[in-house]
Amino acid sequence: MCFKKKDPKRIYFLSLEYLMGRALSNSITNLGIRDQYADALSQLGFDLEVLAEQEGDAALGNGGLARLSACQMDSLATLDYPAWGYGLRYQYGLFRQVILDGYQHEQPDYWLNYGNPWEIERIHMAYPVKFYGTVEEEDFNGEKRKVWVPNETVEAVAYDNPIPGYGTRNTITLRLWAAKPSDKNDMEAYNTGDYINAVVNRQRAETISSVLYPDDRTYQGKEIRLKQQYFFVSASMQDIIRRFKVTHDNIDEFPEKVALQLNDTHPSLAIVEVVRLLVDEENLSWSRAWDIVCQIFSFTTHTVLPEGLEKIPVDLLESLLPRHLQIIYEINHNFIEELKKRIGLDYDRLSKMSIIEEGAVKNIRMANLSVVCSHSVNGVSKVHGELLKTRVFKDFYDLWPHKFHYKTNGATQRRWIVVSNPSLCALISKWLATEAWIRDMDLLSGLQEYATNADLHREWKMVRKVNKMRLAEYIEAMTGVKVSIDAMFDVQIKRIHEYKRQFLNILGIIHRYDCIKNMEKNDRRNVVPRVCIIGGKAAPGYEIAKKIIKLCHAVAEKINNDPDIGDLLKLVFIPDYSVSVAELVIPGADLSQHISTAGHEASGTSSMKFLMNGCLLLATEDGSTIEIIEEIGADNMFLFGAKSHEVPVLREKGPALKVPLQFARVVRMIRNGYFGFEDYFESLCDSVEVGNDFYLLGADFESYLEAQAAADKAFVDDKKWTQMSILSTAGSGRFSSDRTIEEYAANAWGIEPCRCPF
Ligand code: KOT
Repeated sequence: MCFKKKDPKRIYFLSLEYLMGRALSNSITNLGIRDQYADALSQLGFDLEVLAEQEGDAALGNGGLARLSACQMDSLATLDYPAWGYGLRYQYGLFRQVILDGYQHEQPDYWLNYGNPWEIERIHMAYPVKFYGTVEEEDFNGEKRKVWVPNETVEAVAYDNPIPGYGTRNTITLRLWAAKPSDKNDMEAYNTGDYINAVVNRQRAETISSVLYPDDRTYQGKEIRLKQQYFFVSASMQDIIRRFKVTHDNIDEFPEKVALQLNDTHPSLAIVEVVRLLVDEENLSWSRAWDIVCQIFSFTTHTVLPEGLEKIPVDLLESLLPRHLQIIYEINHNFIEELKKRIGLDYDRLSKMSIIEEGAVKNIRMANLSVVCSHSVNGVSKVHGELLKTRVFKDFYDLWPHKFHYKTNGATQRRWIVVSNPSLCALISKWLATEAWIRDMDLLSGLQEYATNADLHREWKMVRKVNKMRLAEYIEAMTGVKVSIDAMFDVQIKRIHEYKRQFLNILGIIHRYDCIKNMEKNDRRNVVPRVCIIGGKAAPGYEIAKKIIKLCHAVAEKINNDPDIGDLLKLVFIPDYSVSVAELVIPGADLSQHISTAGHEASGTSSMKFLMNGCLLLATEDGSTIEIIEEIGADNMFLFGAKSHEVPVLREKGPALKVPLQFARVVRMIRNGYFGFEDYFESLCDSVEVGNDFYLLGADFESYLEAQAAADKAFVDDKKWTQMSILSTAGSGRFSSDRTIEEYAANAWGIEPCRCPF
């Protein structure tokens, strides 16, 4: 309401994925009514905590990119920015992971089964979205115009999800689109068969918003996926232009009122759709439309590898969106002409920078389209920003250096401390004598002066102990494994990917097991007990990732049932990792692992959540870890491994690369069937053999073990560990998504806060 009255410039955040998690606890916390709500519930005979646990997660996304969108929505609301989020209302969220005999199986997440009390269906807020057909040329008073004659229309219906800010009356909206059959489609039936087909076709329309693609960063050129992308951006752009027109007649003012954020390339067809709407529907000239387009889009990429960038086969686009293909060709033609003027006839470079990739299969390079048409291109950490300039988009950086920036990711302290770790929240507020850090996380640095205070140490340890007890109970309930809370809880939770190196973690655990087994009984007294906790989903088609999950279970089976080992070492795989599981695991972790091969993780955000909860990090110098080091110092963490500039040098060595004997030994244990299933694990073992070990597990193994040993040593020094833990929280202020959003607002979107006065 307040935005409508003041009509500020708005930011529209376009993302195909949001991992919102549960809403109840977060909403009542942000609204400042938690205590009253708990009281009211208890009068009705319910316990808030028990009730809150009943809520399922809204899991409309895969991993880091999707959770980042959710954190950023929370910050946008809290900081009073006039923002809207737009996305797709999938009927099936991210698959549920079920483990049977140690193997991952996927089950559908039909999350709307019992209804969704948080959403408001806006039946009248609906737009037609068109597909297929042909482009005709028509004559308008002597002027030739392109007219798209589509042959399928689907209705996009809005479902609004309120996002309340913390400490403000502002609430923003996440508007998710659902696909419904359009009444405009021909339903006239001449016989029963036609009638049945017509109804079946109507049903088909709904499949567009039925399921989230679970393949985190592999692109297969699937038609439904492309339909999803266009469906959601077309509905969003129609909605945005409609809202603009309510208060403005002059479309040239659009850039003064509208900023559009592209969350990776998935929504990048929005660029083409804006051109189409302005030129074909609003009758603007190409140059006027282009002038507008160049001022409104900011693009953030979350990928490190050029080969990970999205491509759309031209044939597919031509059949689904023929007019959009023409527009892309025109954008590209103009771009290449301009480029020739700047760099001459360097065909190699021209073809690399072209939006169209020539070859056996012709593709649209969505990242090139996004860079050409956005005024701001952002990385998600300092090192990622550099990589964009020097590698991924080097040619574009040379052309337009002013476009390239980075905005280090962040996470919201509201969900990741206040809601998920209430006792730590209370402790921090007590010692800082204020709750202001909940809106200004830099204030956490005030904890530094108490880092050696004995009273704080006692209270800090008590909070951590209670959280570990809660986690231990959960582990037992989920896996049947009893763990000791005196052990170090060592956690790695994230999507399973070779570059994230869960395999390295497991090899380290096998090594630890092997060492304990070969120790004199007396020496075992010096072993620091560990509970190793791994969790994460593998994309359904990602064979090696699925093998890593099975290996984890096979190794756990061996270790956990070895009476000789007892509490010295346990390994558990937490099934069905999700936002809610993370909320429980993170506060109970002593140590967390962020061990990607340097140069592969664009940023990483779970490390920030662990850090703010006082968990120590064992990490490679990759992504946002580099900035965490700047904040808390290398002394307060356990770093290891090749640096990103060393990675290509090590790879270059190929079969000549030296790997430690212990590495060969643990891999051999797997190969020899020590954990069973040796045939199944063969290809996994092959993937880390010398000469084949692309992610350099062997090369980093020795320094990984050293970092682990340093963590053990620090853990037994209780005072030191607690001090490091306090300093981790104290140094985490920079990693609030509030800071990220402030940077986007000032440097990319050009928007100001707009606070509800009442
Ligand atoms: C998925 C598909 C295509 C391209 C990128 C992705 C992607 C990247 N999904 N998640 N990410 C992660 O995004 C996070 C938020 O920026 C980063 O912290 C993390 O490093 C990315 O891997």
